[in-house]
Parts: sequence; C-alpha cells; structure tokens
Amino acid sequence: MAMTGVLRPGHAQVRVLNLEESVRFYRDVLGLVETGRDVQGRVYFKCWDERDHASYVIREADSAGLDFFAFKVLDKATLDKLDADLQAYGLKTERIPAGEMLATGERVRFELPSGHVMELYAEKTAVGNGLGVVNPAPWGPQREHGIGPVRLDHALLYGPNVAEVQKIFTEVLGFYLVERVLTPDGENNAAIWLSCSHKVHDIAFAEYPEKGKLHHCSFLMETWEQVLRAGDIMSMNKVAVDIGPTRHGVTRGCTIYAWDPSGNRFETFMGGYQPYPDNTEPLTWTFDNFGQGLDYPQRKLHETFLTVVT
Ligand code: M3P
Ligand code: FE
Repeated sequence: MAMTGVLRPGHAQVRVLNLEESVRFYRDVLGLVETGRDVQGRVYFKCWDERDHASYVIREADSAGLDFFAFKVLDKATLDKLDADLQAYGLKTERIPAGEMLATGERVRFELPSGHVMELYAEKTAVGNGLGVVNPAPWGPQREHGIGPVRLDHALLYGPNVAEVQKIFTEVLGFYLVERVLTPDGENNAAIWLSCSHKVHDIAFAEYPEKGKLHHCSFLMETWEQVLRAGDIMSMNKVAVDIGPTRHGVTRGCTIYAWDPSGNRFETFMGGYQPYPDNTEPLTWTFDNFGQGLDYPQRKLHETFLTVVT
C-alpha cells in the first residue's frame, strides 16, 4: 500500500526509578541495543532490526510512566502540514528543536484530551541494523542477545476522552479504526485500536479516569517460538509477568505482558492480521466479551489489565 503521512511509531520516552538497573534490564534482558546517552542523562535504545537511532528512551524520575510517544512522518512537508492541521483542529502545538533528542530532527509536540503527550517528527539519523545494506545477513548476534525484539510496534495508553482522541487520530492524523471494545451500555467505545499502516494497530487507547497513563509499550517478535523464548528469558531473570503467553482475541496478537523493574508494563508479541484502510467496518467486541478480547484461550478479563498502569 502507499505509505504517506504518519508512517509508524517512532519513539517512546519512559520514566524509570533506577537508571542503571533499568539499563541492565532493557539492554540485557529485553535485549535492546543501547545507542547513546545525552547531557540530560537519558539513555537511548533501539531494537536490533530498527535502522533509526532510537525507539525507546528512558530517564530516571521519582515516578514511572510515559513522558511522550512519537510517530515518524514521511518528510518535513508532511510535518509542517500535520502541525497546521492540528492547529486548525484546535490543538495547541509546540516545536521542539532538532537535536534536543540525540540524532533526531525537529519535533511537533501536542497534548491529547487523554492527557498523553504526542510528538511527530520527520528526521532521525539512520544508524542501520548492523548487517549492512549490501548482501546483508538475515540476522546477527544482536538478535540473540536477551529477548531481542525486532521493533517497537505500538502502545496502549489509558486516559479520559477516548472519543475525542479517536477523532483527532482519524480526522487529522490519517489513522483508521481497526477494532474496538464497547462500553457496557453499548453506546461508546471503552477501548480503540488504531492503525496508520497495514499493521493491526499502531496505537490503542482505553477509557480511564486518570490522564496520561501508560498501559504498555509493545515490542514485536518474529515468531510464536520467539515469544515463548521471551517467556523463558523473563523467568530466568525473575521478571514479573502479568499475562501470557497467550493470544489476544482483539488483534489476534500472541502475547506476553510483563513489567520492567519500575513497574512499566511492556509486551512481547507476534502475529495479528493485516488490515487496509478500506477496512470500513471495525471489528467490535461487546463489553461482556472483553475477557475473550484480552485472553482468548482463558476468556479471562484479568484484573490487572484494567487497574495496573503507570
Ligand atoms: C492488544 C494488545 C483487549 C486487549 C488487547 C490487547 C482487552 O491487542 O496488543 O495489547 O482486548
Ligand atoms: Fe499490545
């Protein structure tokens, strides 16, 4: 399919309670590649098969959670257009100068009615995946270090005003609704899964009274075998596992949810299906089937899914 406008999730900046403990976790257990540290003390990581400089950035703070989540857009003209479109829609935007994050161009920052800070950017230095671009091997040693996901895939965010968030993503940013869970009265959406590509989701939101909460950032594995291997590595390292390995009914993704040392949930997953933007009829789950949406084999609406966020 043609890919214009917003391309994909670009980076998440996440707060952790202890920087060095978290570096060891993200580098050696999750198996991300450390790509830099900046004067603010932030540590930058990428997944082994990502070419851009960084997709996951951590900083030490007193509370865990998400600082911001960013999408990469096609080019500078697209960035300027989307900035103008967001303003015309009535959102306030802010320009963060190039270089404020390592290897990253100018960013357009705005806050959603859910309280989440979002960013768009067009430029980030490509550092490659270590395999070269001429006659490359299909994978190298970085894939074998720790869990070794291939990319930052999506995030699920919790906050209020999900209906307004949906409008911004679909009417301004060019996303489409792939799946949703209805509220118990069937009148509204309790949770939405949105795509800007042919991935089953690039971002998802669930209605929650508190603003700006992180449910999870998700990392893509190549196979179900690799998801099971991720579970083995989590147990070997005494990582706190939340749910899985299992399969979501929603998106059909095969998943493990677990927590980093600060309590930020992350997901290792694979699978799902590939929708296209002419998918005009989103898959819809009634609230009484939420448990199957979350954990299809067990048909269980795990309490932690609804209540534990950072
Ligand atoms: C996902 C995901 C529920 C959850 C689905 C989750 C409640 O699709 O990627 O985390 O259906
Ligand atoms: Fe997920």
